[in-house]
Amino acid sequence: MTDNADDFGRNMVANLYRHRGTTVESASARDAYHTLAVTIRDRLIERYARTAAAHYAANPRFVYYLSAEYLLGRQFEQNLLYTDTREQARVAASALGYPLDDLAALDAEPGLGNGGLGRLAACLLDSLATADIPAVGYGIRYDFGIFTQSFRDGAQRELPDDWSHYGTPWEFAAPDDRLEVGFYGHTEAYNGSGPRRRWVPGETVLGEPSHMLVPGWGTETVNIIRLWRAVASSDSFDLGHFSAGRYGDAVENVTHVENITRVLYPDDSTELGRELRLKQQYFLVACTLRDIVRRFRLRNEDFDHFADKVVIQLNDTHPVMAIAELMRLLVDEYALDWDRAWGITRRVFAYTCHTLLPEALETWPVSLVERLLPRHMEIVYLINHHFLADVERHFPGDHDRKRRMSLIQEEPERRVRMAHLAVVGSSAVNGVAELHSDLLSAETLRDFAQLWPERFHNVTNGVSSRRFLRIANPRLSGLLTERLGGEEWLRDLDLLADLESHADDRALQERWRDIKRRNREDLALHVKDATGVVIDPDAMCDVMIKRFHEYKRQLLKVLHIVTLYHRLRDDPAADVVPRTFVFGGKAAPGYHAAKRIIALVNGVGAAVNADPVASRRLRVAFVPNYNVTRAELIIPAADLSEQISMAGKEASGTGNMKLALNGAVTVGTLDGANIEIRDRVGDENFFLFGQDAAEAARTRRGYYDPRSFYERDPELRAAVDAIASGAFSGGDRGAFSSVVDSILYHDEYLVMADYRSYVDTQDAVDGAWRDADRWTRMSIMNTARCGFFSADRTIRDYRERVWHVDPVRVGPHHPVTAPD
Ligand code: KOT
Repeated sequence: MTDNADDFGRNMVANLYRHRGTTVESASARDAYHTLAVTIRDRLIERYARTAAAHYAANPRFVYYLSAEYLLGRQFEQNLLYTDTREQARVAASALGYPLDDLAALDAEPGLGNGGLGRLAACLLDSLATADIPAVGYGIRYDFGIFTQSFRDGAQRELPDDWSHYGTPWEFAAPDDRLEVGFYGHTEAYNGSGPRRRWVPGETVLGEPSHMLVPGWGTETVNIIRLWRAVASSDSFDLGHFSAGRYGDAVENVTHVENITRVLYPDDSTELGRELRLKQQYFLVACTLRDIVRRFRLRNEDFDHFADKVVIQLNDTHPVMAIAELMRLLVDEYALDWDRAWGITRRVFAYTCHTLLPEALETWPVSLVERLLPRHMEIVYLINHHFLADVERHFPGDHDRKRRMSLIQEEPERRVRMAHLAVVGSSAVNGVAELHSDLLSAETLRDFAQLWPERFHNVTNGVSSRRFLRIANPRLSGLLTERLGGEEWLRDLDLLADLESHADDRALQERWRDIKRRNREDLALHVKDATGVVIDPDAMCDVMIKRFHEYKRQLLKVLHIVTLYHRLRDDPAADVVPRTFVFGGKAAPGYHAAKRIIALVNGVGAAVNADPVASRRLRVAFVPNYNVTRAELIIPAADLSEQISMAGKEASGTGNMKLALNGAVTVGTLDGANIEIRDRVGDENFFLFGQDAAEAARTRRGYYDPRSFYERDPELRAAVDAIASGAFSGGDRGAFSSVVDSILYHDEYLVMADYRSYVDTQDAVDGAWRDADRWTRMSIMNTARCGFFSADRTIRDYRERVWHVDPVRVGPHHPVTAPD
């Protein structure tokens, strides 16, 4: 497709007529946005057609990425960049009477994930396409994504996120590809012996796919992400009820079916909620495997080749029922014998674990699985039977080991252990940072790592340089492109290392500082708009952006802020560097402890911002509704990156990588990928504090008295007392008593033990900041030395260690005639 501004403009006007049914004169902003998006999309669709044709011709091995979550972020800017049409789009937008940026702001972010796990999935898909790897991402098209967060009296309120309310130009529905998914019912014997059985579901629903395009950067490849939505068949609507005026009853069935994909991860604190979540998971798995088998059979016949053509990456345990489902398809529907089916299944799957928290390791009550998925329960039992026999062969008589490793937990109730099923059914298992992978092998999955050491790998996470540098931080990207002599660094992030030798260059330092300052000014505008808080663009921008969770220790950050507040209150001339504390993050709606911490951040912020003395140096800004779009705004402005989880708890972290790449210096523990960041940037460019994972584990195992830290440390005592006294809750002493009690008497995440080390390290941060040249040098070194954390490198690691797939190049002119 040719692409000068005239062609683009003509194409756009034609799209305006065809897609919006309106005219240039009367086009609304949304008409203009949608039309522009469709015009950009036309460029991608043509590439996608060529990609599909090239893949069909090559019949290659595909990576199928299965994830219950994707946090794609806005598509508009990215697609402009990837099609190189920004200038044409600017001209075309203004011909319709709108500034391009106003239209870009109408792009909705599909919030189909909670946090790191979902964003990682999006970064990996981007890098897969960029590396020309044939791949499809499969997921769920939730009607409502992650809730919209607002604050009332400082407390989190959740509002539904109707992300596709106005429709989305990036999505193509494929109603002709609908398929049926069963639930409940019973199983029956086939005539003949063997494990083959027939499942007779008690309920069937339709799964309808839609897809979005996933273009690679600087390549012709456009892969897709396929998202499934539950739809009721048209006879689900009860006309009898309707005619009798019982309108609610009339749609009851429709609602029941379509609720399966209504919301991202329903609250799982009730039995009903849990059942819906398992239904979601199986719905994803059933639709996806049918689709994968269909795609395989387009070009192949014999299932013996299945594992050569298919690798299925399981993004944590949410899609792990896929292992039982593939066995069901192969054994029951395609009549393969058990051993052959198992050999194929085991070769096909690979599993990524994203956590170390025991409470995050998913298990499902056997009673529920039996009822919802009776055939799968039988299959899990059979897999377990063969597996435990294998364990017995390796460790004869070791009953305790078998109890520990079984796919079924017996006490206190019988439950299916999804992580065990994942390991048993996969040929590769990986953690997401070196420490995490080590701890998985040494602790969480130790028995399995002893039995099958060759299955265990590390693949350290990475992030998209295109989104988090090029798009989010155009100023810094411009400087990098200028200094590195072109945009090649966007496909080879190791090239950033060339900056290192210029870290002391005066001119570079000046530019660097100026860019940071201007990014802080942009952030200040948004913060003023979103929160009313006025921030000083010259103050250090100290950023903590991540989900609220006790292990991430936002509370430690709060204690630090209160400590600085007290120092200034006690001595207005105290030597405290001006700082803006920027927070962003949501708490799970049912996670009360995390929600109290959110309210406390807001309470402390209100007090600090209103204090005539403290507010001259310190401001607290809690940006509501943190999401990918907000991340792209905050990260470029950050000077200091808070990565302060209790060591041994954060699997990897990816915000830490995005911030370091944007020149923020990390203050952090030896946890997750922080360790690898510090190894690369050097300890002189990283502020380390606190206990390491081994020390923290020892502290927790031994006699730990958090109150003793409070008693011995006057600054800590003053901070805790202030919270307890109601200083941040309008005098209400009870408001944060649960927070205070949790750290004084339990302190599961060692906030008290690490407080002094943290505050002293923050004093060293102040010292470094005062020396602007030293700070700028540290900042440059962080960017220069973090090329490793590109998701392109992560994809190379998966290719070499796990997938063994080859790229397929898509030529510029494939013999497919694209519509003009
Ligand atoms: C959620 C439920 C069960 C198991 C794991 C999770 C999970 C883990 N959700 N997000 N994560 C994060 O994943 C990121 C990507 O690997 C990591 O960087 C981060 O440390 C995890 O907390």
